[in-house]
Amino acid sequence: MLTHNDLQDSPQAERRFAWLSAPGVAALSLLFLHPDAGAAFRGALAKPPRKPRHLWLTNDSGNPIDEVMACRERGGILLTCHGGPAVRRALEAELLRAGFRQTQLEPFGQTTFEAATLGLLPRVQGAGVVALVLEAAAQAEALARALAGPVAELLAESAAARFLIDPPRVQLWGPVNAGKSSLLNALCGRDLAAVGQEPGLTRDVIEGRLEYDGFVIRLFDAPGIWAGHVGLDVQAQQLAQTWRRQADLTIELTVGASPHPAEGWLLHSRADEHPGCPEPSVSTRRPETLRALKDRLLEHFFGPLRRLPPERRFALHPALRADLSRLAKGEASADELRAKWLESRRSPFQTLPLPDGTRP
Ligand SMILES: Nc1nc2c(ncn2[C@@H]2O[C@H](COP(=O)(O)OP(=O)(O)OP(=O)(O)O)[C@@H](O)[C@H]2O)c(=O)[nH]1
Ligand SMILES: [Mg+2]
Repeated sequence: MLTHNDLQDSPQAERRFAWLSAPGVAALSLLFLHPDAGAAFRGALAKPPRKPRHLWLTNDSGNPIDEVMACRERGGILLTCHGGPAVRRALEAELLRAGFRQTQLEPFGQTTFEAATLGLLPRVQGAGVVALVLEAAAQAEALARALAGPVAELLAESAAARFLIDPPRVQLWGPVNAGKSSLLNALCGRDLAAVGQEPGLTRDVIEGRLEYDGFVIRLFDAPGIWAGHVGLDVQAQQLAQTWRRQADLTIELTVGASPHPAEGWLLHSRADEHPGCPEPSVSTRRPETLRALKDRLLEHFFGPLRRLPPERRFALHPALRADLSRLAKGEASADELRAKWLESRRSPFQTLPLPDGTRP
């Protein structure tokens, strides 16, 4: 881990680079080069601009890699580049070729709250989410006001923000041939699952990633339900049930007649084949119905958060959330938390890991 002091105190420091944002298709990425760009990108960054400037980066062979915004920052150069995996790989390849080493970089010169919020960046996915986290990082004053009053509201609001860090999981469900795999493929824009007339084609849970308007949702396709069927597919069915229990929302597809009341959302599928079927409905042959479904999903998971005034859109670090819960229960004092989160200038990064798989 590189600290701000390393950046300041070691003029001969080895050249390193760090991604300040997580990979995300179509998202922008932030890349930090320390302490300078050396000969990478054919010297395009030999004199990094003081104010953000538009530049083309090429690799050693002169092939263009990306069009970026570059700016000199304390301790190095900050690049805002395109976030697609191919671009990130090409930039990394050029930096490794030029003798850079990849590292994790501690944001510098921040208060504890800002540092912890920015520390979420490498974990969040999607351009919209990155923007919300960056916004939250500037909310130390609002946090101070919140600490002065009741915290229940702040905790409730920030509960929605957990989806910024751990994208919501949506499970597709329903009878064989309802069109689950087709819908997964259509929503994710890729052929992830095999599709066909043969009932029971899907035998496993298949994950897809839907990125829409800068927000990420995880979608899961599952083996279809056979009426009263047991046998070879029992294991697949059990697996699907396990995944379903972990989902934040189940979308049950039905063709034609409505089944028993659905647990999550009921959606009439293959609507183009069933004119006049009840709403809500979807057809992979009708893009407008896919868009309506994406809008509904985005509103469900992120709408309330996006409608909050900016000063209340906290993307709280899980450790801060835990402390605020203690405050709400009277187990910690506001003064204690103020000292820990707002007054100390020591970065909490080494002591505040975000455990894998945990939800804030
Ligand atoms: N016309 C039309 N056909 C569809 C639509 N969605 C799926 N289909 C067709 O319906 C059949 C079954 O689709 P799948 O997506 O494989 O259905 P599934 O629910 O995943 O089926 P299992 O994996 O067997 O449970 C395929 O032949 C698809 O091409 C739709 O919106 N309109
Ligand atoms: Mg299927």
